[in-house]
Amino acid sequence: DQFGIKKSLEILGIKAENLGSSTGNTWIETKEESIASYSPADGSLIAKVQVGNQESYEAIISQASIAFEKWRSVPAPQRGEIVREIGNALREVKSDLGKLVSYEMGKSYQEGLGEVQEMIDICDFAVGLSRQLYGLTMHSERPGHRMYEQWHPLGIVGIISAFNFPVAVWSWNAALAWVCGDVCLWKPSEKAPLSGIACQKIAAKVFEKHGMPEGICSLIIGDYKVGELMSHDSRIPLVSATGSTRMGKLVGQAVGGRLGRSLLELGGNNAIIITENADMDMAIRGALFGAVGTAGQRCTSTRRLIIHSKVYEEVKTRLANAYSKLVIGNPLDEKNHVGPVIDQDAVIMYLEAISKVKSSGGKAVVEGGVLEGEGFESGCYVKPAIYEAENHFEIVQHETFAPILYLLKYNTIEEAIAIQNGVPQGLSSAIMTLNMREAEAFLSVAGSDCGIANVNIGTSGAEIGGAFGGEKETGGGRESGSDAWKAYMRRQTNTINYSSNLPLAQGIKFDI
Ligand code: UN1
Repeated sequence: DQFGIKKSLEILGIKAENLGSSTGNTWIETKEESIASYSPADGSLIAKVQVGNQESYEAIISQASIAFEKWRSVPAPQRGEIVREIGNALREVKSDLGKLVSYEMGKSYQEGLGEVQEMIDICDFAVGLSRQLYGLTMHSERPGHRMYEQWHPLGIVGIISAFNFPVAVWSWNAALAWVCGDVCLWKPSEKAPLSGIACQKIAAKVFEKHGMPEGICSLIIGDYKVGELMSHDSRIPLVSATGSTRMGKLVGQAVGGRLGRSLLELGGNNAIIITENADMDMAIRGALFGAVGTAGQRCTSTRRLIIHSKVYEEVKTRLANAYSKLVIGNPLDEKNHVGPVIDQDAVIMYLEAISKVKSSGGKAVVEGGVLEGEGFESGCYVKPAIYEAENHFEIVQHETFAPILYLLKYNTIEEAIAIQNGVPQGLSSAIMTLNMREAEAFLSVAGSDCGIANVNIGTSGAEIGGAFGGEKETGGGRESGSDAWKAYMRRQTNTINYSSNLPLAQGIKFDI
């Protein structure tokens, strides 16, 4: 245990066998079978978690409904104070939680720490928000009347999160939902359940310390079946789901079918346009981090480079050179740049994508492959790969959650933008240019159609202060900063008559 995993697990309260349904500090036994969480870093079993079932789900929902009645009446700034303390509790265990995330999910330790920092940051953001949550006032057309709007909490917010950001995405939703007065039920990815359990313990302790009832933060471990319970349940007014477009369509349809609300943050197919006017060092750096960071498993990972024909060969050569220096290995070892993908299924998808791009006519610039031998026993380590391709290839139109980068060529900026927009997804996009006309064209109404559009920054690494999400098959939801909090509340318009008349709107006469 050269990286001190055992000690971190102990500090985080993770045992060999864990229960997976909780209303806070109370854990519910279900006698269902357990999910075993294996590390993609070294293939070893970390711990087991019992899955939730219909009964534990019902117990959680009924406790959450009771808790909501109490929590919604706690003044928002006091709710913010509790979220502030959750942020502080995360500060205390930042290195342990970062390590667990890295070990269970496979991202580098530094990225694991970065993910926990995003959680701390969103808590700070939510604390400030807890004294805002502003509504507008407006002028009534009637004398002696006042009009304004206020925002009220929704109730139980269901959070379904993915393995790649196993803890941060929960916090983006939960920290906001809590200051808004909602209670949360979280279904973390069944591929990273221990990271979820660790967070649940941290938050539940803070709520308990403040004498808050069980049910404000709930957790249930399970697969799509638990997700189905949540999306069909009209007691959950909002389901926020992060993951594949396939999953998002199922959730969106089920929630839409009952006219509930969903907040969807789904697949991306993110591109960087590298123009002939790019700062080439920045372009290569941005592309490299975007494509190989988190082993290509961010929603915001760079999947396509759209390169001006004049600089195409230069980009290709420099990238191939940079890729040859990448060190692949155990993510906890800070000398490595790239860790494993999440599991063997991900390796299969990676290999399938490579064979598809080749059979469509793609050419390898940096050939992929699965690594074998010492240090790679888990079978989850793959080589970051680059292929020359065309945007219309079926596989290029598709999000493959792996470190595969496609190179595409263009001649005019209009063409580059058309290629960038010519995919079903619309999450993140970027242009590398020092030319103001190109940059502005990219950001204009006729430019990028994505939720995120960057200039001289790659596609990944969005800050929590902005609204995060995208268009088209990415699902349209916005999480995290800006006014994303509005999704977690219901708006109420109030008109108050303080005159002694009752003038009817639009001047209508109605004598009695
Ligand atoms: C995700 O992959 O689901 O922008 C989130 C980024 C991170 C978040 C990614 N801040 O890369």
